[in-house]
Amino acid sequence: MTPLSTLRVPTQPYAGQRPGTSGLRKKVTVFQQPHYLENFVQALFDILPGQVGPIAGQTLVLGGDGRFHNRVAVQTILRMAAANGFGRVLVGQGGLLSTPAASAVIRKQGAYGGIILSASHNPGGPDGDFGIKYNIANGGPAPEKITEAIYARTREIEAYRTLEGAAPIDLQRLGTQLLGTMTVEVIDPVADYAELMADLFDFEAMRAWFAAGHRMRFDAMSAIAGPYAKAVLEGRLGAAPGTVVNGEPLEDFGGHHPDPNPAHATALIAAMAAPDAPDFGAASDGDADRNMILGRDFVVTPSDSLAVLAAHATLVPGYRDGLKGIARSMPTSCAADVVAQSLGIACHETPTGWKFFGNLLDAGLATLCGEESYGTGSSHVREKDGLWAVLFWLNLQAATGRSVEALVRAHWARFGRHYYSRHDWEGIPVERADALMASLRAQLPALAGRELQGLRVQQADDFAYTDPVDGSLSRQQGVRLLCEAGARVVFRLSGTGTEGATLRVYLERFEPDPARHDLPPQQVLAPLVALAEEVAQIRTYSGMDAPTVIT
Ligand code: G16
Repeated sequence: MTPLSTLRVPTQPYAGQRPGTSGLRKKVTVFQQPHYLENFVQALFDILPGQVGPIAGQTLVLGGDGRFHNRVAVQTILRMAAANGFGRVLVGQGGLLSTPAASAVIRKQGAYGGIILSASHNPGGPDGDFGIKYNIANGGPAPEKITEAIYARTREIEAYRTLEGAAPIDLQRLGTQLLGTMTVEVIDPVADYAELMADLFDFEAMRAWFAAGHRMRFDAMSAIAGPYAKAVLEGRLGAAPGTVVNGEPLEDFGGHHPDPNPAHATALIAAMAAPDAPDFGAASDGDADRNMILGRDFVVTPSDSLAVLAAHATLVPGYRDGLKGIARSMPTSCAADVVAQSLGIACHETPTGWKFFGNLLDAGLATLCGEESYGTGSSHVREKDGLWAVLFWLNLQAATGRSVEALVRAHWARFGRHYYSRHDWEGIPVERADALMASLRAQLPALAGRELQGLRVQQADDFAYTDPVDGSLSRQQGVRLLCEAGARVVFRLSGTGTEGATLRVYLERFEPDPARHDLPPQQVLAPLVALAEEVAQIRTYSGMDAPTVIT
């Protein structure tokens, strides 16, 4: 075996990717180019000693969501980890680990860090997307100073280390194998995670809920949540076999878009609207960090979900002592803020992206976190966690005896309803999307105080965030038009797409009057949609007539 390879790296992994993304996400075909993945991985291993500390002899966690190219990438990374001096790699059986489970394993095993292979909710398969990201010892995505250092290093790197000719590791065989002098431990991908869930939730009450005849449908969308949901829901909680549907992880997610939202989880929404619908419906995404919650013929918005969980947290054993604070991404509705206020705790407003929650959780400033993009989580790991959110809702139903719909309606009656929707305009040519945002930013000084579409704009700005823990400043995180009576429109460009640019328009309107809690959200939000169009000229810039996805 040759421990050092000095092959030149011909590609620039981050080329074309918007800054701020916590990892590298590209088409599979891009990742299949010679030395492309190696460039990123060696850049990572090169900068870690300076950013974090020596890697010699350290333990790394490795696994992915099982999408096409996962196994090939796992073997490549194992050889490189060995050649770069890691002492041990814990890899999920079959190369699998959901994103929240990887975070749980990193924390529980006290690992140096971990590499997660996933393009999250993006489609998979030979023509789909692939991704890689690095998580630090707290179990959370690497902060920007690390991702920026990786990026800088990928541009100058000329060689990488690998164990050339090493035989592949048998990823199915649990237990220890040697790669050079490095130990590879193939671990059960579910065990540590399932134990953590049992510590947090009242499994006995949830078992009783199922035993009383309640039914549930969990759509794993042919992605990595399947094995976790089966082990916990059907295995430990006694849910009927078949509760978990699409539970086998497939390399191409069965050709579907594994994103749990009203646009892509249509089969689940239909099943929950059928006459024989079960009591509780849920779905999660490609790497199992997102969640969607449904009652019978009733879809819960992620912003409401965070608020309901926060309001009832003390009913769950893991949160019985109360919350230290709540954190939500800026475009997420203000429903959680109202709960935080009533609890007398802080609600932190961060830029979009889970990585911004890490410092707040580490510093004990927040316990629950959430994003409007179907991400919810807590201090138990440092990623959002799909199955955790589902179990939280299950625990609440078991503890209160109330249905999902009853819980949400009671919440609105007490705190008011935050009507909410997100309109995505996908595949806009990048220059045009940039021009749209530039035009919006240029208009900001003139917008405050104006009345548009019958709504007075009270504040117009470009969201900036100063991290309360490390003082770092993140600018240009979304253009906000804050209107009277808790109405607002937010514009930002996605950082995670792999084709063209995606404009996200977030719409929110507060309604305190319970007599007005049953209106169609798009109707309530129509004036804000018109306001957004008037100010941003989306149709003109995008050349499209309507958003491609509405959630
Ligand atoms: C989208 C969502 C964000 C989320 C991010 C990463 O980002 O809007 O809220 O944090 O995906 O999600 P995941 O970890 O599931 O890939 P963007 O920049 O496309 O809006």
